[in-house]
This record gives sequence, C-alpha cells and structure tokens, in this order.
Amino acid sequence: MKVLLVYPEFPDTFWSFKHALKFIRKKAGTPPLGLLTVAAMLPAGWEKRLIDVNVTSLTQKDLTWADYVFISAMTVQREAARKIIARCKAAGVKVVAGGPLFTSEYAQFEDVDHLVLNEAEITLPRFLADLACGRAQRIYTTPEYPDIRQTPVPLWELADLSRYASMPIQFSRGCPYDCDFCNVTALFGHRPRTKTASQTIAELDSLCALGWRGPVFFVDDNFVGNKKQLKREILPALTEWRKGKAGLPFCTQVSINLADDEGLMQVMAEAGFDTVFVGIETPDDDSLAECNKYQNRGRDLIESVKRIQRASMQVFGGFIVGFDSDTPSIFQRQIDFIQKSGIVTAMVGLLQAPYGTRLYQRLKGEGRLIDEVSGDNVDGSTNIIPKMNMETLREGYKSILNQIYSPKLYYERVRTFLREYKSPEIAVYLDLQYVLGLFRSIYQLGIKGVERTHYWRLFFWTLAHHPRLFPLAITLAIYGYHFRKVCELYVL
Ligand code: B12
Repeated sequence: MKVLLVYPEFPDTFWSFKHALKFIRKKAGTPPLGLLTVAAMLPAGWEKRLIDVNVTSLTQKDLTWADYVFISAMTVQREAARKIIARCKAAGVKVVAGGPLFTSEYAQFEDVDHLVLNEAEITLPRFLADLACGRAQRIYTTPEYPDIRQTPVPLWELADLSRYASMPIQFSRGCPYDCDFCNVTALFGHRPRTKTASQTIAELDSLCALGWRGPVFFVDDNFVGNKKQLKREILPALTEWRKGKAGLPFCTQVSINLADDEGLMQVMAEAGFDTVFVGIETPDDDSLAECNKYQNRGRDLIESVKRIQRASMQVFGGFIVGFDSDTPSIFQRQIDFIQKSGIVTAMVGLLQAPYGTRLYQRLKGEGRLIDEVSGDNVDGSTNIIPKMNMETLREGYKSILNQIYSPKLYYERVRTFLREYKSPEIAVYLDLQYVLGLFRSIYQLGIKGVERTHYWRLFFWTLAHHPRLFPLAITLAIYGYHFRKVCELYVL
C-alpha cells in the first residue's frame, strides 16, 4: 500500500509567519504533527510519503504514485483542502480525511471516501481493521478520548526538517478550564491527558538524532493543566535531558495562573522554556465573567504577565474584542493594556463562535449566528451578530491593529518587554541562517523599511543596555515586519 500524507497550504495569516520566515530561509513554522503521528500508526510495511504543501508542491506524479491520500487540516485550510480533494478525485485516488477541520465539519465533505474523525488513536485502528477485510465504512467517529501514553513517536523522518523554523511535540491534550468560545474542550476534553516523561524524552531524542537543534514547540492546549505531574515528572526529566545540549529552546501554551507559582516558573525556565502563549482575552472583568474565563479574573493581569517575563519566559498573548459587555472604550483599553504589558506578539481577534462551543449554542439560541467561522481568528471576520454596532466594532478593531503594529508603538513595546525580560540560561546554538537573518534584517528593515529609524534605535539601545538579548530584539523586529504585512492584508 502506498500512502501519500498531504497537508494543505495555509493562507497568509498572522500565525503563518510567512513574511518573517523568509529572513531565515524557512518555508513554514512547523511540520504537521497530526499527519506524522498518524503515519506512525499505519502498518510498518506500507510505503509513506509526506507532502506538506506549505514547503513543497503536490504534483500529478505524486497522486499517480499513491493508492490513498491521507489529508489533515484546520478550518483555516478549508479552501486549500477542498482543492486537494478535488484533485485526488480527478486523479482517481481514494481520500481518507481526519483532523480538526473534518472532525468539526465532516458533513461538508461529500467527496471524501473515508472520514476518520476525532483522535486517530481510537478511530484509525477500526478503519484499518475494516479496510483489511474489505469493508471500510465512510465515517469513523468516537465520543471517547484515548489514553495518549500509547501514542507512538511521530515519523519525523518523513518531513524535511530543514524547511521548518520549529518542531512540534505534544505532552498533553485537553484543558481543565471552560472558556465558552474555545473548542479545545469540545475536541479534546477537560481532563488533561498526558504522555509519560520517557515517551516525551524519546520524542525529543528522535528529533535530536535527526540533527534538530532549533526551537521545539510543545503544542499542548494548556501545558500547566496538571501542575503536580509537571513538577514531579516531566520538568525534572526535561531539565536532566537538556544537560550538555545547546539550542532546543521550548515554547508552549499555558493559562495565566502560571504566574501564581514562582517555583513552577523557575523549573520551567530551567527545563528550557523561554516563551509561553497565554489567552489574556480582555482587561474587562465583565467580559471575562461573560465568557467564563475565571482564571483571568480577580488579578492584576499586567503584573501577572510581567512576573512570567521576569522568570525568563516571553509572553505571547491572545486578545478578543466583541464580547456582549464590550463598549466602544474597549478598543483604547486593549491598546493601552497591550502596550503596558510588553506583549509584543499580541494576537487580537473579533469574538467568533466555533461549532461545538458553548458560545455557539448560546448565540444559536439567541438567533445571533450568521455564518461559519473563517478559521482565521485574526482576519477581522466573525460569524456572530455582536451587541455593539458592527461598523463600530470593525472600525475599533482596525484601529487596534493599526496602532499596535505601527512601527512606533510596536518598537516601544519591544523595549518595554526587553526591560522586563530576564535573559534565559539555555546555551545558544548558532545557526548560520539566523546570522544571515541579521544581515537581511539590516537591509530590509534598516535600509528599505519604513521602520528604519525605530529599527536602528532598537539595534543600538539593545546592544548598549541588554546585549544578551540582541538576537531576540532582531527576531522581534522581524516579527513586527510580518505582523504589519499581514495587517495590511486584513484591514489597512
Ligand atoms: C500547534 C497548533 C497550531 C500551530 C500550527 C500547527 C501546524 N503546522 O499545523 C499554529 C500556532 C500555527 C496554529 C495556528 C492556529 N490555530 Co492551531 N492549534 C495547534 C494545536 C495547539 C496543536 C496541533 C497539533 O499539532 N496537535 C497534535 C496532533 C497530534 O493532533 P491533531 O493534529 O489533532 O491530530 C490528531 C487527530 O486530529 C487525528 N488526525 C489529524 N490529522 C489526521 C489525518 C488523518 C487522515 C487521520 C485519519 C487522522 C488525523 O489524529 C491525530 C492523533 O490523534 C491545536 C490544538 C490541539 N490540541 O491539537 C490547535 C488547533 C488545531 N488550532 C486551532 C486554531 C483555531 C488555530 C488558529 C485560528 C488560531 C488559534 N486560535 O489558535 C490559527 C490558524 C492557523 C493560521 N495560520 O491562521 C484549532 C482548530 C479548530 C479547527 N476546527 O480547525 C485547534 C484545534 C485549537 C482549538 N482552539 O480548538 N495552531
């Protein structure tokens, strides 16, 4: 059996980092972990190839080679996925589809031969068993969540690692919180399910064996969902594993209550975490109450962010406008908050209601749903009828993006952040492309760019005051270029 694993192209979005990746000659952020995990669950004797359309093209020859195409996608890849499925049909290749897009919207994919939905640890063996005896069904689904201690090491070797900026690995799935707009719990449940420390170390070892020394992204829904286990098992194992190694900084996603635990922050930093993504959402307490984000309430959110930064972890933040409680003052309040917090990478979106969430149910009941979500939560679109006038909301949203990604405010924010941030202790691994990236940034941002005065000011200010953070300052200048390009596409 010959299986072609295909990952459709991402549009040019906030999270694609396309404009930034060019500086280090990379094609995409991370390889598709879902497909690489599925590949490891297929029979060893089957021939497997990966085509990630974000780094290479899918040719007719590839399709002719394959007996089956296994496709995965997120909602944001909906249109690209449809095109690939149509090409497979035209080439007479059977399609097996899975992953978040198909799990959420399977009814819309009539052309797909087999929909193997939810987590493959449960549904894929059922499909493979039926296929082996010639009676494969069209849809496989399950309400259960698998024990991921049985999940195999992803087949990294199918991907050309040199084309990616970072590698994804997963320690846990699920989140204990219950924010009403988030579909993580609908897809992966409330109780965080974890892998074992030795399983995670085996995954890291397999990446190292393939020569990987760049960043590693723990793609957990909430890495601190089970603090006890973290402290007892996984973090000591990661700290031990890191000894004698250079590079391989870790980043992950956490809830803000990480800031309440100095001890945990310290061990995370020692284990090599230098960046965390946190859902901040809004400085407005009524809106936090409305969406049930109680872990963010009753605290000084800015101080919480700063505590994490002082513990050597950069904070990326997610923000939302368009809650029912929001008034037009929210736009300036968000801008002020983002500037003061020094959250350089601030993903601001309009409130959307993905299928399967409690918010979706509520708004459906109120007759306030208008469409399906676009899948890109930073494109200024929404599928809900907001309480605030739509025009006011759109204009306010645009003004947030225009301001926080204007060179002046952006570079000011970078300095606010660098003043607070304690440089991590991880030994640096020198990658030639990153060194060349510095020269490319000098040309693109320091000579050609509209931000040139801000760029040079940051350049010399960092060298004078925070020389160890100089590479990070240049990286952030490059991110700023990407964010501005993307915002131009969306709203300017
Ligand atoms: C890493 C990640 C990203 C990375 C990209 C990773 C990549 N290259 O694909 C980045 C940071 C870029 C990203 C961005 C976004 N993401 Co994201 N992301 C994740 C995250 C945290 C982990 C993905 C992962 O690797 N999981 C581990 C693998 C093993 O799981 P998996 O892919 O689901 O695969 C399993 C099954 O689905 C199944 N399976 C998967 N594919 C296939 C294929 C076949 C054939 C079969 C049989 C089975 C199968 O088997 C696997 C094993 O069980 C998930 C949450 C999660 N827990 O999965 C969200 C998630 C995928 N993201 C989501 C969203 C909404 C986004 C964003 C809009 C922003 C945001 N709010 O986070 C943007 C959109 C992208 C863009 N460019 O604009 C949603 C997607 C919902 C949907 N219906 O599509 C998720 C599910 C989180 C959520 N809020 O619910 N994301």
